[in-house]
Amino acid sequence: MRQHLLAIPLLALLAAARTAHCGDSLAVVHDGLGAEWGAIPVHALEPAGDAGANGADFVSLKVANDGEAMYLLLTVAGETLFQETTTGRLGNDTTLYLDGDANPATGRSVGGIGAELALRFGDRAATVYSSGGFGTSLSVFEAGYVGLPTHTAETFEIRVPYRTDSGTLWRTSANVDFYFFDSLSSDRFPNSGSFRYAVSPDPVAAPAVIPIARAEGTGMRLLVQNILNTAPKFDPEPFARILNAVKPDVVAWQEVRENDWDDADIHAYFDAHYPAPAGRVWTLARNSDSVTMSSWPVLDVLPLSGNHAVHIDLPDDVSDSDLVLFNAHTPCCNNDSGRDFEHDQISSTWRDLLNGTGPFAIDPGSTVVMAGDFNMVGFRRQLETMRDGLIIDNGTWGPDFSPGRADGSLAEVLTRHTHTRRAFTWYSPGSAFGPGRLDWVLYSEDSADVLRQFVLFTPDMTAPDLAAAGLQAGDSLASDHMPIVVDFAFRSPGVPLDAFAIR
Ligand SMILES: [Ca+2]
Ligand SMILES: [Ca+2]
Ligand SMILES: [Ca+2]
Ligand SMILES: [Ca+2]
Repeated sequence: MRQHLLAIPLLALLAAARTAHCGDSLAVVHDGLGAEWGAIPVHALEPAGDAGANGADFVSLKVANDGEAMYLLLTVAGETLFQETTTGRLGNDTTLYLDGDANPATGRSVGGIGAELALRFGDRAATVYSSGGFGTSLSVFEAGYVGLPTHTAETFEIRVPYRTDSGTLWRTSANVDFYFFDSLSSDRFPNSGSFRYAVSPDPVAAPAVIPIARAEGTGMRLLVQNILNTAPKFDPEPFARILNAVKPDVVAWQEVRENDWDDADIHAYFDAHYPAPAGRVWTLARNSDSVTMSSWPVLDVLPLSGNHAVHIDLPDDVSDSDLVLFNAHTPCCNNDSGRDFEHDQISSTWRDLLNGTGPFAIDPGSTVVMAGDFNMVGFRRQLETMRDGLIIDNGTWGPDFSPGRADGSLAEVLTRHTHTRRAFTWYSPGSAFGPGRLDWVLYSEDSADVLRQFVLFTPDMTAPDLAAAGLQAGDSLASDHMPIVVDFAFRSPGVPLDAFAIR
């Protein structure tokens, strides 16, 4: 970071000798959130309103880098969907042109720069250009760039690796010249010329590895995963290795097709590959393609469209209350009305349970967890109805409420991978979509603490860590959704964690 550089006179002298000011190395956790960007200066600002009604209206930009990638924290005016062009879904048709040798005579001559790479956000595509300007088209996956969040937002954290996943090193100089243009809005950023970023050579320390072992004091370990069209039935071993490496008390699976795998099949799979912890038995709860396996007794199961709520009787040495788990696999892709409906249904069900008017009775101090494949590739209101109690269709589903009781909103489990600062939960190299964060875990933080959390992405684990866990490098790729693991400790609402004896 710049402050660090200034503290070292020799490096300060070297920095002064450069033609452009040095950029900022930053340990970016690529999760679509800008929390770690506070000390990074704003690279550029421009007014809102110099744009048409549709598409992106750029307003501000920060830039940082590590040894592998440039990161852009791009803010637009108004809710925008990063990876769609459809105007009815608040899409954009932005192209980011990048001149990776800061030489207008090489690459594609466009807008005063010579671009080696063009990234098209809404189109989910890219082009790399030879020094003579010859273009080769790439999919978003081949290009390797990722913009998060995958739902509508006004600020996007965009990771642009120096080498595309198809192998082209497009950045070959310290300086990178670039600009944005959205053909839907006709907004250009900057309005003329280009930005220059001087990539910082300062190294960024590798992230601390998150241990796979259960955190001390954990009351319940939860595993959440969409298992890709009943994949364990056809490819049992990777999922068995994951279960045994992670050792969850409760498993929330989605995309378990009922006609492929009935209850007896699932019980047989668990008995063969991952028997319940000593002294316990698996209880299965399901509706449609959502399946919960609980090693503690189940009090109630409530079907909710393609999802379900399961009321789990936590033992006294884990909690002095119980758990209501909403296991969700809400509608995919551009089915926003279907997602609105099911998210409202889940949220209002929790409101009614809290109010004592729900379909079954709960202890008022129960912890709620809403977890699963929320397919968050549309409007952010679909996250807000679950997290914040902001019901989308109040006429059908009733008033807004505080899902976290006195705390207001539910808390988000902020997942990242065990071995990197990546946070995507969905990864499908053959797809037209880049990696995304589609899966969520929300919980009531007045009654539960998260002691450990991670997304298991085995391709980025080290060989010794894979071996120690009994995992293989390809195990996470047995599904397009990665396993999410969360260690919870429970307490009475409003009582601090250390006031509740952890046994
Ligand atoms: Ca971040
Ligand atoms: Ca603008
Ligand atoms: Ca160039
Ligand atoms: Ca502009």
